[in-house]
Formats: sequence, C-alpha cells, structure tokens
Amino acid sequence: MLTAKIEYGFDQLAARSGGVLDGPSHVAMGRRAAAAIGYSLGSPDEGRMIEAYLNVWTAVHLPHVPPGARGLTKKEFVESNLALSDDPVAREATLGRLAETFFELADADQDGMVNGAEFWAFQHGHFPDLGRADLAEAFAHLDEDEDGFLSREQFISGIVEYWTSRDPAAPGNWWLGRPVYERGKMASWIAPPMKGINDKPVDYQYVHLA
Ligand SMILES: [Ca+2]
Ligand SMILES: [Ca+2]
Repeated sequence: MLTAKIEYGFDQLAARSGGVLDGPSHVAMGRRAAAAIGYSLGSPDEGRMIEAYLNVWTAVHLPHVPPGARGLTKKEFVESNLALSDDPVAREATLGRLAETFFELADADQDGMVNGAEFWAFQHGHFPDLGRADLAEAFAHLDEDEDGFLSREQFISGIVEYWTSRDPAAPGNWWLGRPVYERGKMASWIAPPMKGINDKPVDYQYVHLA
C-alpha cells in the first residue's frame, strides 16, 4: 500500500520530466505553482517560488542522486521514502521540514491556512496531470474538521502521511485524491444497497433469464 502510494506519487511528480526527478523538473514545478497562484511571468514572486523549489532539489533530493546521474529514478525515490517511513527522526528532519516549507509556499495570502484555491494551485505545480475533481476530493478528506481550510497541522501531516504512512486510515493517503490502491473498487456511493427493492433481499432474483 505504501509502495503503491509512493510509486503513484512519483509518476505524477515526474510525468513531465521523462520519469526522472531532476533540477529542471523542480524549476518547472515552481513555475507552474507560481502561474497557478497568479504570479506573473518573470515577477519577483515567481522568482522566489522557483528558487524555493530549487532549494528543495538541492537540499532534499540532490544528496541522494547517484554520481553521474542527472536525477532520481523511481526506484531510488521509492527506496529513500520507504527508509524514511521506518525512521521517525530522519522523517521529521527531512520530510517534516520540507512540508513546513511547502506550507509557506502554499499559503499564498499568508493567513496561516490553506484554502481550496491555494491547495489547488500548490498541487497543480507538483502534479499537473491531476484534475480539479481529484484535488477537491483530496481536500475534502484532508480537511477533517470540515471548516473549509487546511490548518498548518492538517497540511503537514497530509504530506508526511502520504509519503510515509502505512496506516490505511490516515487522511493523508488522500493527498492526491482517491488512493491508487482503492481505485477500481466500487465507489462508496454506488455500494450495494443493504436492501433490495420492496425490501426483498439484495440477491433476490428480479429477473429470470430463460
Ligand atoms: Ca491562505
Ligand atoms: Ca480544517
């Protein structure tokens, strides 16, 4: 389950960079996120955004890139995330700190909360292939107290849980929308009814084929 989440997340992250996470893909993420927030091309705000993403690349990922390689492959990315999952101290020091940085970036109006539009803009920067419906579903699950905002804690634990939690009930499993391991299952709103029509049991044969 955790590996499935990480692999799916990586596929979305690296969808526009040939399956490798590298420096240029981080510049592109910063640019997309800035555009989605509404920062204009070449503005100082856009520049700060891109710089923040480049910092993520140099501080978080670059140390794990094998010598001579241009970036991280899916296999390397999965391995480093799984290692974090089993090491709470390292998880706090790296992913926890990264999530703090991301919160600052996502909270564009700096009111200390991330609203739906801010969430969409931030996520779109990372995962351009995810649709608005996916991200709206993600937001609804992450906002457990349903006040319409992600608090700093909700936002940060969402990131950390998505990439490292093995708990099937963790809200953060929904960071990218319906968890990939749940897709293909029947959606809850079309789950089989407890009772059939006219209180007949569900397996009651309404139609007999000759
Ligand atoms: Ca905000
Ligand atoms: Ca909330």
